Amino acid sequence: GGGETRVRVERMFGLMDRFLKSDPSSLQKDILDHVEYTVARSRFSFDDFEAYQALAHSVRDRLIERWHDTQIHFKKKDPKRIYFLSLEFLMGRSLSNSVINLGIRDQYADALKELGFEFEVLAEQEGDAALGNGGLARLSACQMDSLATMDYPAWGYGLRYQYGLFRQVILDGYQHEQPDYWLNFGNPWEIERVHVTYPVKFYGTVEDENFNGGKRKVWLPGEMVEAVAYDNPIPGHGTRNTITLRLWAAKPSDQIDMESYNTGDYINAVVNRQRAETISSVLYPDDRSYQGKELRLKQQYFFVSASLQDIIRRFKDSHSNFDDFPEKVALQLNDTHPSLAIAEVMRVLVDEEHLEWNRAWGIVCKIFSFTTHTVLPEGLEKVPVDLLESLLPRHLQIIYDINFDYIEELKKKIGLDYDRLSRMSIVEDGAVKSIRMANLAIVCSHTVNGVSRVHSELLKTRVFKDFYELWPHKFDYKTNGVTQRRWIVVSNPSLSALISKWLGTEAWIRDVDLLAGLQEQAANVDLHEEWRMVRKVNKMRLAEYIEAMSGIKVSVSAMFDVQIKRIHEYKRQLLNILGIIHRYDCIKVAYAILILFQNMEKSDRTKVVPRVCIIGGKAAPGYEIAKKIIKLCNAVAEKINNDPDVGDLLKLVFIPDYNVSVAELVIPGADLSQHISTAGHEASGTGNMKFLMNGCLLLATEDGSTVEIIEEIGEDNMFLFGAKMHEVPALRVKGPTLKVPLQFASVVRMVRDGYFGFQDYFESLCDKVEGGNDFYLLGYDFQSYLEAQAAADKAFVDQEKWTRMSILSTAGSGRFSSDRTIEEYAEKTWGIEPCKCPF
Ligand code: GFP
Ligand code: GFP
Repeated sequence: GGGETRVRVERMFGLMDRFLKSDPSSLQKDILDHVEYTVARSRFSFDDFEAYQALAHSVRDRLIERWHDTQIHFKKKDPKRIYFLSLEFLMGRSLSNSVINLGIRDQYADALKELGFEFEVLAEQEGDAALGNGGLARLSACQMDSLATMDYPAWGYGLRYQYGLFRQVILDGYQHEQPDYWLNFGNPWEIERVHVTYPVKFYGTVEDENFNGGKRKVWLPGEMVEAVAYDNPIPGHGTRNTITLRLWAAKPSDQIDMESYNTGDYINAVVNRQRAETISSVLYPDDRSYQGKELRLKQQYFFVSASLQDIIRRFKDSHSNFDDFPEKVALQLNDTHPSLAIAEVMRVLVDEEHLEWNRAWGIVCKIFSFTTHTVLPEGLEKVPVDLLESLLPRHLQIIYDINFDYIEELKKKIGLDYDRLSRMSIVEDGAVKSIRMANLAIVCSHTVNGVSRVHSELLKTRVFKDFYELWPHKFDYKTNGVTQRRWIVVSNPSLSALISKWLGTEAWIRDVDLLAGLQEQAANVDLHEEWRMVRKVNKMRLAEYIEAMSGIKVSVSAMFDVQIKRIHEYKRQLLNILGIIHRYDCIKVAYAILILFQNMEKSDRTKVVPRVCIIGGKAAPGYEIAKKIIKLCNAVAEKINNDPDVGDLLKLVFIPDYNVSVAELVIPGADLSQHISTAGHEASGTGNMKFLMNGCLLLATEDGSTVEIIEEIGEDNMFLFGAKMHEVPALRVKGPTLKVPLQFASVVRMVRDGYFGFQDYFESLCDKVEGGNDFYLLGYDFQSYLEAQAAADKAFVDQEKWTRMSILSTAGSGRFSSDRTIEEYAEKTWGIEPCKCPF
């Protein structure tokens, strides 16, 4: 038995002795063993990729030890656990992050050097795990890192998509999407748990059954698939704690439907079973609207059902009374995507555990918390009732029952205000009768969090106003944060070393508020020199990448001006491109004057601050306008980069296939970064925080979390512009009567007139920002945008000043660590405490 084995193993090896050693020669032996036995190549001959695989497996071994100890410790202590449910996790690469969190990066680098390999080169062999779209998904990944580092008893649950977010390929300037079959070369960072499987059911009917003298509902499902667990250990930094990200894959069910096998149609029976796997096959691109897609709903339920079976199984391992459930379990809904979990918990408690409805409801109300990541109405999911009825008939009944009770209660509180009742109902009685997933999540959660302070204000005053008036206590916010482990230590090792040197400690890696200590040194000339050197080396690395990828040579003395994020109208990459066209035009005019007068003095050309403008991001495959923005960027780049009048004064580069590892390379090399959404549209933004940590200055609107960044570093330390959030609605009403600056009309005209080619193709794009259609206020904001850009140019010329601003940016970034966000969630929303593994 288990206990006996433990005694034997302890007697034979001692408690700690069995652990793998991490001195260089032990590491070398382990790597070679993995080359020989895991990768099955000769230890005398293997290439970089095989070396990476062996290296990854040796790191994985070390992760597994810690992970086991952590899980055993959690089991023993039985603390309240947080279960983070998210349909998306954008983990990126694991190798560097793992060895840094384990504190054995240098040992590995030394060990490899003697074997003739470079750690950095092998790290480049790893592909990204791109199981998510954008900010929401990367936030989940940052939060997992913080949960592990801060010793919280946490589990992440998600889906193991076989195809991650599409690869973006640019051909003739247009975006093409290619499938990302990321598991092609194996994935050493996951552990397949063939025995951790659960059946997940769909379709069928609901029948009444006699029970204890009364009736009860029984769901007779029509289809069943198997969910198999894949565990991804997530190591904390500076702690032994290593937590689990458990991702589910769909497999055909073990239970054979004998009928179809006996009809003789064996081949079709197998093919039909195979269809089960499509459930976890592909991540939906774009996270805004997938209304009415059956596969999407199937994915959501599949993931919710498997996760809850696992969570309830774990609870029942050591508890018998469900009234204790809220003492032991907190369920976090990352956006509305997992909100079917609410109906599923009700179903399990009532139908399977036979709790009385009200008792089950009492439990449900204590366990869920919901975080929303959007302000856009199209981001609020709706599920057509017809679809739900066919796929999950019992869940639909449960949602109706919840809604009935809730509306009755509501009538008592607000009276028969039918408009308001219908707005607040979980069920929408429109042309297509639907379930409003956000309303379901709000009604059933004890806390509704926004992702920044202003986002929360918008939720309270606009998006969820009715609910806020009813339940003000439910509404709160936890401003997003990012992990400084990945976004400084992993991606910018030289800045990391510099910070540690000047602070005299590495403690900031776990206690990021210590970065504030840099403020005192912000004027120190020695620090300035070292700071600039680090930044220059990072720019050189980025310049090399740009040249390798696009053939464009850029000068590192130019200002590197970056905008990287998903392409969306509200994020306003188009404003950036139109600004670049304006800059180009000014350079051309200056050149014409130079030629005319043959006199450098008279020309403004000498005053132009050279820039390299870098844009990157994916457009959702069905989002036509976003795709046109990409094409425009490339068409403008083509023109500018090949114009001999411009030379080094201006370059425009579109970086294809933007992802986490591209961000890790680009962010440390950026001087200026743009966060220019129309005020009131970016719920938070997290890119701004990553740039800030790396000492990049921000050019931004007062939107989302930028408002809080201003409070930390001061508006003098960045370049702000644009309409304010409270002004935007009135400006929209004014629409066509708004005065638009001449420069704006003239750059749009250049595009319209085919100056960059593709005249017809760009027409609809131009229409979007002119003639009263300018919903995102590009025209209105253009003037102040150009002024902010001019201010950035001016500051850049004064390198002393710029460097001080850069240092102050890093120094002021402490508040934007996901460690702070997670601590707030733990204390205020989840009610959980650290549970530190003792070794
Ligand atoms: C248990 C044990 C772990 C073991 C897992 C997976 O954890 O040591 O690795 O099961 O089989 F504690 P729970 O899933 O019950 O938390
Ligand atoms: C979404 C929101 C962002 C927010 C993130 C994380 O991200 O404002 O910072 O979620 O909360 F839009 P994107 O997927 O749009 O980047």
